[in-house]
Amino acid sequence: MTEPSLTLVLPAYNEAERIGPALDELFGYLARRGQEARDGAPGSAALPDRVEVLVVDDGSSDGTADLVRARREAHPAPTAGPTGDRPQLTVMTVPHGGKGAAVRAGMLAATTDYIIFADADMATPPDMIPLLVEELDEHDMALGSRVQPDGSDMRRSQPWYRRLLGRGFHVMAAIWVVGPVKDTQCGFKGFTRGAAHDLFARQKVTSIVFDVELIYLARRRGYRMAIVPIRWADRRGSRMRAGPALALRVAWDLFRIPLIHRRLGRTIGAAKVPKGSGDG
Ligand SMILES: Nc1nc2c(ncn2[C@@H]2O[C@H](COP(=O)(O)OP(=O)(O)O)[C@@H](O)[C@H]2O)c(=O)[nH]1
Ligand SMILES: [Mg+2]
Repeated sequence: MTEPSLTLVLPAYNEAERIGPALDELFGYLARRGQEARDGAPGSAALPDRVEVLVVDDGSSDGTADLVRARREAHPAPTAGPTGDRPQLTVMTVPHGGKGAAVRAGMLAATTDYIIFADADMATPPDMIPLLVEELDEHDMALGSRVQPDGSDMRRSQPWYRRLLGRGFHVMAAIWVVGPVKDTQCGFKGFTRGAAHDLFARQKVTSIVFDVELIYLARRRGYRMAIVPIRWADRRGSRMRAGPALALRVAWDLFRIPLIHRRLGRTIGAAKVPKGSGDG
């Protein structure tokens, strides 16, 4: 049986300082894993043979896209054979529209069996990728969660005001989302291609509330979700500017989610993509 192929979508806005080290970390990890798989090390099968990395830059003014392109030219991926440990790196540029719009553009452009989006600062370390991939064999989506099974919370590494904002946000988001999802905002979520293309084609919210909208849509559509506890560490240089404008936007977006999707029907079973169907 063919291994499923995987795209990692990294939204990036003015990430010139953080994305270089983050890509080094990601590519270093994939290369180590590839070597382990060739050596037949135990547990090394969970990463696909074909991996693509898609950076979505929506109008950065600090040269983020050029920096990523220069990196791709310095380290081109092999043109034939497995690319799991030397992934293809692509940059997509879209007009500035916020994280939700950038993630949507990347998720809809990706053609692999599995598609994961992750923060460009690698706040979730790359060795968590196989945990999502494993769950996608059985589920339509796998949501990284910073809340651990013992109740402890990886978000404690955030500054106190972000934790406070996060708690307030969760109380509001819980009205529409709740269910099993305690951490809606973790920027590390994986989908089968069918689920990704169905959900992101319907996604309208472009602010940071897009995660809540996705989970709302997924529950309405009846998709199978896995919650995956992951490691996470707050990284300096956050792009989020918490202030009254953002608070208003967040409240408005949360309020309108059910209104936008009031006509949505439920489709069960349409999302599961057979393994290996993308690359013959
Ligand atoms: N493309 C795009 N990415 C964004 C935007 N805002 C945030 N991001 C990305 O979202 C991810 C998480 O952002 P970050 O600032 O680290 O958020 P924090 O960890 O919640 O403080 C990073 O990959 C950012 O580049 C945006 O407006 N456009
Ligand atoms: Mg971050």
